[in-house]
Formats: sequence, structure tokens, C-alpha cells
Amino acid sequence: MELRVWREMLDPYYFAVEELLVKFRNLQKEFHDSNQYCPIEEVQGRVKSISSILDKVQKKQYELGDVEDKIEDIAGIRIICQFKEDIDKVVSLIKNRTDMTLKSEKDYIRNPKSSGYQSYHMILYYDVNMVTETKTIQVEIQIRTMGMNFWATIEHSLQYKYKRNIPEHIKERLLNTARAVVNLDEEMSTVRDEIMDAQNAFTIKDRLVSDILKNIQGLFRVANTREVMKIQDEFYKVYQNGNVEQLKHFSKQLDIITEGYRAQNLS
Ligand code: 0O2
Repeated sequence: MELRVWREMLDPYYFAVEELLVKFRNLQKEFHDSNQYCPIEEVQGRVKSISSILDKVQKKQYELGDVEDKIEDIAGIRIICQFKEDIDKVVSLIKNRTDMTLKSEKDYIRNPKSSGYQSYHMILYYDVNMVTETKTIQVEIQIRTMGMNFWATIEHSLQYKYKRNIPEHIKERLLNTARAVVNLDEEMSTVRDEIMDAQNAFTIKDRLVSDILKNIQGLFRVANTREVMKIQDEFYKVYQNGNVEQLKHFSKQLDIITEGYRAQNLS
């Protein structure tokens, strides 16, 4: 197949990956903006290289004309989660979407591969609107924890290094590390609530501080500078105390003051 023909064939896959990255990152933003815990830690995407496609065609003995039908992961999205529990949440978020249709799924978490590989795979049909047509392509979404991703990345490099013939003693070590990842994810799950509380508290404080500073900045435009400086000094004192409840109270009071100036300026 000519390079130009490959490029034309791969174009919708590139568009799909770009679109899906934006869509999943928007989901993350929506969770963050509404102060909800986000089950998605990171989103990555790639289009399979021509040489990897050819390797797979050769390995599986496919016809070149069947590439788009048989190779389901030309477009690949990877979603990394903090906790194992988040994976099911992401799976149901995807299943509830109307802009993608599930073709098949493989749960290599409840049924890990013999290599030790763990991940949740979904193959989806996704419509890409091109200039002259709407093309339905297949996209593979891999969902896994940070620990599972660390393991898979290292193991993938070793597969590459040993041309898919990893020596037995290294395979054994990899199996041990895969067990360690299972333990790590389980241990992390037991302290999940604690970790989430801590992350939540940090996010709330961060938002409060940025709201307060925005309000103070706005006040400089409409109120007496000396008075605003006093408010600013008061804020630094409350901030140094580190008490989130006091910060919340300060923020509410500041909202009332700001609202008062806004009303004055409108009248
Ligand atoms: P690449 O280089 O990542 O694109 P099969 O060959 O039958 O096992 P199949 O039918 O394509 O694979 O589907 P499967 O098993 O769901 O695997 C799809 C992808 O999952 C692989 O793509 C890998 O990315 C990943 N994967 C599957 N098994 C393993 C594993 O043991 N270790 C690691 N690190 N990744 C794995 P490709 O095209 O094989 O590879």
C-alpha cells in the first residue's frame, strides 16, 4: 500500500483520537469544576504506527485489505485511574455515552493474562465526521490503574527488547511484580477514603483561596484602597491559620461586601 493511501486511511483515526482526548479531558474538567471526585486521573491517546500495524498483520496473517476490520486498536485511548474501584465507574461512564457504541470488552483485571497483564479493554464504534462522509471506525480504550500502567509499560519495553521472547527468569520476575501491583492496588483501596478526603480538602482550599483573591482584586477597582488592604491583611491572617472553615466564613463575608459594592455601582 502506498504511503499516501496509508495516510488517507489513518486520517479518521487521528481525528478520533484527538476528539476523544478532548471529550475525556472535558469529563475530568466537569468533575473538578463541580467539586466531585474524578475517577479519571490521566488520558492518553495514540494512533498505531504503520510498522506496528504491519507487524500485527504479519503475526495474525491478516489480509492487508482487512486491516481496518480486523485490527481493532488502530486508534487507542488509555485511561489511567488512581484506584481499582474507579475503573468500573469509567466503564459505566463510557457505556452510558451516546457518541460511541460498545462492540466488545475484555476484563483482564478479573481475568489477568498469563503474563500478569491487567487492564480493562473496550472496543467501541465511533463516528468521525469527515468532509464528504461520516466514517465509523473502531477505537480501543484501555482502562487501568497507575500501578497496572507502570507494570504494562515496563513489560511492553521488555517485549520489544526481547522481540516478544522474554527469557523465563525475567518472565517469572514480571509475574512477581504483577502480584505486587495487585497487592499495591488492594492496599491503596483500603486507604482510598482517607486519600480522597485529603485530596478533596486540598482542592476545596485551593478553590476558596482563588475565589477570595479574585474578589479582593475586584474590590481594588471599586472600593477604597486602604479598606481593601485591610481586607487583604485579614485574609493573610485567616490563611496562615490554615483553618478551612474560617476560610469559608471569610469567603462568604467577602461575597457580601463585594455584592454590596456591586449594588452601589449599579444604582
Ligand atoms: P501494542 O504494541 O501495545 O499496540 P492478542 O495478540 O490476541 O493477545 P489482541 O487480540 O489484539 O491481542 O487483543 P488484546 O489481548 O486485548 O491486546 C490488545 C492490546 O493490549 C495490545 O496491543 C497491548 O497494547 C495490550 N496488551 C495485551 N496483552 C499485553 C501484555 O501481556 N503486556 C502488555 N504490556 N500489553 C498487553 P498490541 O497490538 O499487542 O501491542
